Amino acid sequence: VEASIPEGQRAAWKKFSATEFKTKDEFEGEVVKHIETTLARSLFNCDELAAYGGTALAFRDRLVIEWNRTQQQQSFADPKRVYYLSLEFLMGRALDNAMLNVGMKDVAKEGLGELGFRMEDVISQERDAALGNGGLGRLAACFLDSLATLNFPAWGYALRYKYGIFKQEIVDGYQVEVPDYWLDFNPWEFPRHDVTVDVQFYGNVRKYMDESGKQVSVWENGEIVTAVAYDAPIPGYGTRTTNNLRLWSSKASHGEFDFTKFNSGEYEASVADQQRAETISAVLYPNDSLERGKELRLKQQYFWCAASLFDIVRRFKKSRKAWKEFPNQVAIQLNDTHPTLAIPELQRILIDQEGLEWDEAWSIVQKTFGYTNHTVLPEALEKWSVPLFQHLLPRHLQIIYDINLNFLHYVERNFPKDREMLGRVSIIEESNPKMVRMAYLAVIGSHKVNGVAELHSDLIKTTIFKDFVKVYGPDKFTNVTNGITPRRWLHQANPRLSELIASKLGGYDFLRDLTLLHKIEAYVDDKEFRKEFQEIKYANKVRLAKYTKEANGISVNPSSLFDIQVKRMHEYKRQQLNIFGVIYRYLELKDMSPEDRKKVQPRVSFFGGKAAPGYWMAKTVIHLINQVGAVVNNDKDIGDLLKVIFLEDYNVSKAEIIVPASDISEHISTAGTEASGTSNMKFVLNGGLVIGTCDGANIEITREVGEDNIFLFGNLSEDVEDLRHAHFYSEFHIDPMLQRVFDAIKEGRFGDAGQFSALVNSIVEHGDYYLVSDDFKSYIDTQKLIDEAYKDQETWLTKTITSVSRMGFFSSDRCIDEYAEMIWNVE
Ligand code: OAK
Repeated sequence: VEASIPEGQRAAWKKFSATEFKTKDEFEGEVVKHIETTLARSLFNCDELAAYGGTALAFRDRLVIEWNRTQQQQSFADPKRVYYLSLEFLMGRALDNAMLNVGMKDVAKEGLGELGFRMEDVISQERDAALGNGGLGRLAACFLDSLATLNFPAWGYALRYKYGIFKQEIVDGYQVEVPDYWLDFNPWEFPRHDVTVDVQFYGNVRKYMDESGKQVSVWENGEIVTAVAYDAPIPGYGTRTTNNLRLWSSKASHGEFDFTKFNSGEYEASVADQQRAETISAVLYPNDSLERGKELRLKQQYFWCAASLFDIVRRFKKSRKAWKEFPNQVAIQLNDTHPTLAIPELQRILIDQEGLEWDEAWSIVQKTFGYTNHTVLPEALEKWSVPLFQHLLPRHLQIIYDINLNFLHYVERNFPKDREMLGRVSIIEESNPKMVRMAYLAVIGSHKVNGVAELHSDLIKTTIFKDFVKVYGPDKFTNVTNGITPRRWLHQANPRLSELIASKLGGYDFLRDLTLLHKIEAYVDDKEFRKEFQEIKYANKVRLAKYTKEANGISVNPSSLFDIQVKRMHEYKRQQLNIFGVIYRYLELKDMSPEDRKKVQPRVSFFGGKAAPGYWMAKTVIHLINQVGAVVNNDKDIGDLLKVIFLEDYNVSKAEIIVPASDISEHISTAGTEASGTSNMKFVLNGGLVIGTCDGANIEITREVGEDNIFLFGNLSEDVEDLRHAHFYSEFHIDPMLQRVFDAIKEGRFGDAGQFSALVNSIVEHGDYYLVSDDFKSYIDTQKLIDEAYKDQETWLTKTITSVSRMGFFSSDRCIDEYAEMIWNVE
């Protein structure tokens, strides 16, 4: 209030208030002004990067105006807000999205042309904001887009990593990791040096009785690190709402460095503290669905949760409402268990700092939080050792013990006969060392728990959270099937398809209500429409072929069937099944007569994805793919019949080129392992078909598009356990077709066989945990069906158009509406 301008001077402010460019000339004026002044360049040294900078700053100005307006309006109306806590936001590029949302891309394109630049070149100068690993991070980014588009007052909270996910280079067929320092020019962020939070670590807890006889806990003598806020505007589409993504950066609490030490000559020591503090937000952990229990990771989690909670509570307190109103003003969604510390942190704030009684505080906490689970893989379930907790967060450990004690009392009262139950549901695992089970804490501290696709939500109720369903009843658990934003994944990635659809539906309303897509099913037999649809797919394949030529130096024929598998490299996602299938295809081609080869459907198998740096098996699969490519792509007998391409450094902006170019994409995880998958939705929305297992959202995609329009194969999730058991306790025979593949590998046809022996042995000798052999025949047979189906281009086209028209359900707007209604209770 003190900082606002007095009434008397406001007229002058209003007169000179920032305005938005409205015409091409005004746009050009803004670009040139920013290039010449903000960037201090001129028409004699303006490269494409500077043109990008000028354009981004021109659009940024427009976003900022709407952003300020939205924030002021929300401060004034003070509605219930949604806070999405996610350690990852895989945003990709922002300029194209800003232009789409502001709605002036055509104007900008013309303006840039007059200034001597091509729009595509300018857009491609931007670095991806790659603050995430894979599905979980990209989902968070889609959700921010939908939250703003649907006008929800929502904030994202995360860390401002100095280094995003590493860049992947392929050297001699091996993955090499290169750091991603992405901040050298980032016009989209605003440092808020005035918005800081001091966060404590280590130290001890002192307890005493106050005058009233109440037990008081003081956490003291810790080390303090300061969190500084950096904000980025999140514009919605077709709305003025512009929300905020707040990223925390860590720095030493005493400023730049320790002057006492510096002045007494201890130069190194004086900067050591500063560096230690800055390390907290330095780097994104590159493990997708794997927890490694490193102290720095726990520090990151607490640092981020503490800063965000402080910020949220500070905002709530401004409204001077009673504490019991907190859950009516605040909904916090936990994106997996990474932010679970927010639960004991809010409890700590309420009881230690605000003086609430335990029970009152706990009831507020439970009503505030919702928890989304994104995996049932045991290696991804977070656990932290009790000694580490005790050392780093002594007060939180006490609170967790108290939460657990109350919970176990409750369980004991309700299940007096089931003595084993207490050990099974305890937040503390009685191992050596003892471990804190974060998922259990998240379930106990939230009012709703959701999975991300129907099968997954059912599975969590019968596996990892089975006992909690008994304790709380089934209603605490629900499903919100994932979705994707059609703005980025249809309109931006595939502007021609978006335009074709708009031409039939009379405008772009479908970008705000994707269910309207069903209306294009009426054009499935329309000759003109079909022709254009097919031409667009072909043009997108040409674009990917061009990119492949530039990036890999390999020519691929756009008339071939484009088969694509792009996602993080993981044994459960089974890129190994795919490459073994490719080898099998190659061996069959080699055995054929030249006559028979002429009848074969040419195919290009594209792969892309990063392996976690320490995940040796995943790296071996990358190496095998590249070795197979080296042999197949240079085999004169084969020519265009088969090509194998590994696309280096798969990321969001590359996905925007890759996704629209598929004929078939592969979503072939062992049944029951992929919680949802979201790229499956992107590919189908762009007119590609899917080969997939009955897993994750593939099942609901099948329900929507119809069984005739998807190629399903493989064992079902309910049979997985028995099959695994049989591998050890009955005789285990490798599928003979797969054996042929292994023989070829062992003969050294793809380079030194020793390099792949562990991969082969994981199947042959170590129980084939991911059921590659069990599903192999079914996979190969289904690929043959695909070859046949593709030859009938007319029927294929009908399948793709029909599928696109039935994808309305998979918009992230629908997800956000479901979260808002079932979990957040916001309008
Ligand atoms: C990452 C770290 C820990 C736990 C889960 C993940 C993760 O990325 N899970 C993925 O989330 C996506 C969004 O819900 C799903 O589509 C993927 O199936 C799931 O693997």
